[in-house]
Amino acid sequence: MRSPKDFFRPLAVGAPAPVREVPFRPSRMIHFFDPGNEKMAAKVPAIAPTVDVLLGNLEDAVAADRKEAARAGLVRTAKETDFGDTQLWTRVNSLDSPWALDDLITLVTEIGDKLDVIMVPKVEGAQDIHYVDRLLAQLEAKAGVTRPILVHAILETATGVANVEQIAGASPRMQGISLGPADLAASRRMKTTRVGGGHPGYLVREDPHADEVAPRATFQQDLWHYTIARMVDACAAHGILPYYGPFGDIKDTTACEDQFRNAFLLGCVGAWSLHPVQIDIAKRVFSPAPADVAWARKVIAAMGDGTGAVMIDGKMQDDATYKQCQVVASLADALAARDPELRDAYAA
Ligand code: 1VU
Ligand code: MG
Repeated sequence: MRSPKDFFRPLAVGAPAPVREVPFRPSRMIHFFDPGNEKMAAKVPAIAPTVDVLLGNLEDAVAADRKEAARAGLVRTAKETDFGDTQLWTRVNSLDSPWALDDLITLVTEIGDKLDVIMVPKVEGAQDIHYVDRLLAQLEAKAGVTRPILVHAILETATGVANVEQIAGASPRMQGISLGPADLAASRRMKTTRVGGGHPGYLVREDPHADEVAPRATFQQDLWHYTIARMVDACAAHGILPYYGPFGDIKDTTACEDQFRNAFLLGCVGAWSLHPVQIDIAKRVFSPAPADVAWARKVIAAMGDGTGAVMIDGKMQDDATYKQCQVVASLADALAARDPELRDAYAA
């Protein structure tokens, strides 16, 4: 472990200085595309202005014999596309694969100046982040990259969950963490076969009725609540951003919206979109409702310096509700600066 004094020193001579604070840039949806799929890659210039983050995926969902094509496709797309203020991320192959090293070397060398964040899958502990941290510093120095590329970890192994606090604080490069429910389910030996979302068998049942005949109601429970809450706490404790990951039932847009909203309410700032239909769901869910923004601003205005207690519409407000309202209002300000529709909706 580095001493606190060394934490913000570059890990290679000539590498850019690490950031002291993770910049908050709207990232309501991290839109996945396969850069080796020419049809999908051709849609990137049109999709870019409609999303906060575009992510060229090199890992799972890209077949083993298409890895080099995906990597080359991402380099080509990044060089040819003007992303405006939309962020470009990539998901590299896992560190125990034969492709990860070439992914990092090629991407930083060829398009390091365009990449905002590198998502690292199947992170198990701080050691994985330390490996990527040093390698990125060496590559940035060699390629003359002038601002540090940030790192995002996917929480998708039982060991990773056990070590989530250490992962979150492993490097000043850490930008955030996403829940990866599909790999995590396999790692935990959960008996589901889905990509995120609920399961009808995971429930609680009400007590028997007096007549012992009337049917007993059941209530489906959230399989992911514990892990998302742990991830959110670890991220908040280290000043980085938590995200829900993939929702695989593309046709079930209602359940996708529910899953995304649960994550939003628990503190996540965004989720992955795997298909164009999920982009607007994420945009809707991870942008606070105009009525909530108006309420937050009303409380902030009424609370003056943020101390004391006041009543608004029959509800007690004090220092703690003031802080909650600041979370909502500052998110609204950041989103309004990016999204003209929201600027108007929040101004109304
Ligand atoms: O109408 P067109 O034929 O011109 O285009 C199709 C399709 O190419 C396009 N499209 C996309 N465009 C951009 N980005 C995307 N992510 C994307 N997905 C589809 O939209 C048009 C309509 O498509 P569709 O409804 O016919 O859907 P497909 O059967 O073509 O594709 C569905 C899948 C799910 C295969 C596709 O959306 C996809 O590959 N998405 C990304 C999957 C991914 O990245 N998985 C890894 C992350 S999840 C994980 O790791 C844990 C499970
Ligand atoms: Mg995975």
